[in-house]
Amino acid sequence: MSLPAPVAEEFVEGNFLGLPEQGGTPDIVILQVPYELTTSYGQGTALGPSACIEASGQVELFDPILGEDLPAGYKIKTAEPWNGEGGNLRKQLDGISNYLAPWFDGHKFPVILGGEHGILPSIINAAGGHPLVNGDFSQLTLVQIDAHADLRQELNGEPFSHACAASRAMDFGLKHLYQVGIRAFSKHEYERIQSDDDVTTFFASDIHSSSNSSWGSWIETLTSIEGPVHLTIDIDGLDGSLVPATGTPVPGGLTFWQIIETIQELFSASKATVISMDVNEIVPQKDTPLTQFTAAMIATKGIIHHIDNRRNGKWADTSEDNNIQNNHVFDKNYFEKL
Ligand SMILES: [Mn+2]
Repeated sequence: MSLPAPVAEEFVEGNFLGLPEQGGTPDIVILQVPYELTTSYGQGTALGPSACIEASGQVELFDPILGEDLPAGYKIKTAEPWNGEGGNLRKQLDGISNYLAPWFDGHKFPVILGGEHGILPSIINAAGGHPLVNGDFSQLTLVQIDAHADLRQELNGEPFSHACAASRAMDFGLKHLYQVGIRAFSKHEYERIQSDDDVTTFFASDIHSSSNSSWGSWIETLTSIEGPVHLTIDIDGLDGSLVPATGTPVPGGLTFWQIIETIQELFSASKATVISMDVNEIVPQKDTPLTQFTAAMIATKGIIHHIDNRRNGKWADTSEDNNIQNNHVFDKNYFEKL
């Protein structure tokens, strides 16, 4: 299927939303991590980020939240993709962290496109350098939209499998993990969800309960979050009908509007600051761009809410805050040494 004419007036191929590059320090940076090593079922997550960029050319630039077309006076940069270098899985995870780390400077808002969910520990490692985290991971909350709990200790002997993404992220000693949309998990994962005080899970079955939906409770939970937050969106958290090309599509997921409402409520939470987000497990769909377009719309919503945060003073630029002594020492070989 050929795509209709792009939305942006001056359309630049290869740039998110087709927006032309602006000079100066970017406010928002689009980072592509075409990483695929352990995806168990589908294939093609390595091609996901570029497919998402291409599909983003069809996303409307206008949203009533901002009242004007994107970039709405802000600078959105599409960075060169991660180059994929690294002789083994751990070197690749370090390579991804090294690629991401410079953008977590407290001024820029990184929007990371994946790539399989196995990139999450690399993202968290890089987020440690953000001035609001400053190496103290117990400040950082992780919010995860996903079909899978991703809380396995290992899959087929590999502790850095995408099926272990949330476990490896929590290994950093994060403040808390909030998950929503979960509907595929092992007995071990279920037991951890029940017993680990640092993990709160909203199962898709409870969200969709017609008599006693937990949706209101999820929204309330989001509004109560405090401090820096990373939002990780595995697009298989959406119902499989919306993202059929993702690595492991699962029926019974969240609706598109539930994802949008989650983004809105999290960015609006009065005591929380969303410092970064990722949209991962994007796989290009061939007969229709639905999967990659859905991912592009979700990433765009995050950008819109981030800009809204900047406008209403909710995003404090911490890159030149003299009160923050950034003593975090970023380890370029963190994963290799584990
Ligand atoms: Mn996942």
